Amino acid sequence: MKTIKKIKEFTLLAESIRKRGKTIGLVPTMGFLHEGHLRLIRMARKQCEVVVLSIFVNPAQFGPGEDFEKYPRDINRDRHLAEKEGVDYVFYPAASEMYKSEHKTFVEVEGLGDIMCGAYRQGHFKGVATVVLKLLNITKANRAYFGEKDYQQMMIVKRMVDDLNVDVEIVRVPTVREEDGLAMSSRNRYLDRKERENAGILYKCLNKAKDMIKGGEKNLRVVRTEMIKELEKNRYISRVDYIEFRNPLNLQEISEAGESGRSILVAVAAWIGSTRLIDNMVIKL
Ligand code: PAJ
Repeated sequence: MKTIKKIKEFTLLAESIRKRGKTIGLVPTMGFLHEGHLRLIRMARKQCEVVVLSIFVNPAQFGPGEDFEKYPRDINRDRHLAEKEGVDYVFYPAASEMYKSEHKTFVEVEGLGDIMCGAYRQGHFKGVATVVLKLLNITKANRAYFGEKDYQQMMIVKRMVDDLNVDVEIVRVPTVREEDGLAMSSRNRYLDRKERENAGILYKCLNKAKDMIKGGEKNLRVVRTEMIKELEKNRYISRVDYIEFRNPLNLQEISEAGESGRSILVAVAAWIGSTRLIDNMVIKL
C-alpha cells in the first residue's frame, strides 16, 4: 500500500492504471476509520481492481464554529486499518494542496443542498460536492462508494455526477451500527460515557416511526410528534434540529404515508450534549 500526498503524482498514477484497463474504486473519507468506512472499502475491494482510500478533513465543508480543528485524526492507525483491508493507495493531501490560495470554484446542488442538514449547516454541502468532484477528477475513479448513513450527502453526490456528466458509478452502502443501534461515526468519539449510553435513542426513535407507519399510521405529523416526545424524554438530548419525512428517491417532502409510493425516508438530526448526530431509515411500505 502506498500513500500519496500530491495531486500531480496521483493523477499520473491514475492515468497509467486506467491505460492498463483496470477499474479504480474510490472510498472518500475524512479518516479516523471505523467499521462503517471499512464496509465501504470491502465493497470497493470486491468490485474494483484498484482500491483508493482518500483521507482528507475537508475545511470547505465545516462552518465557522464547527468542529474542523477538533475533528479526530489518526493517520497511522488509518493506514494500518486500510492496509489490512487491502487498500492499494491512500490519497492523503494537505489542505494547501487541495485548495490553492486562488481557488474560486464551488459546486452547488440546488434544492438538495439547502434542505435538511443543509438548512442547519450553511455551505456544508457546497464544500462536500466540491471536494468530491475534485477527488473524482484526481483519482479518475470508475466507482465511488458512499454510506447511506449520510443519505442526503449520497443523494447530492448522485445528482451532481448525473448533472455534470461525471463518468463514475456511485455505489451506496447500508449503514453500519453499534450493538445498540447507534450509527457508527467518527464523531461518536466526542461522546462521554453517559452520552454514549444514551445515544442509541436516535435509532430507537427511528424504529418507533417504523412501527407506527407499518402499523398503519398515515399522518406523519403524528409520527413526528411521537418521535419528538421520545427524544425529549431523554435528558441527554440537548436539541433536535429536525425530524423529516422525505421521498428516498428525490428528497421531496412528504406529509402522508403512501404519498410517495412505497418508501419513506425518515431522517433525524439531534444533539447529545454538544455533539450533533444524524441518522435515517428507509421504511418500505
Ligand atoms: P466521513 O464522515 O469520513 O464518511 C466517509 C464515508 O463513510 C461516507 O460515504 C459516509 O456516509 C460513510 N459512512 C460513515 N459512517 C458510516 C456508517 N456507520 N455506515 C456506513 N457508511 C458510513 O462523509 C464524509 O466523510 C465526507 O463528507 C466526504 C464524503 C469524505 C467528503 O469530504
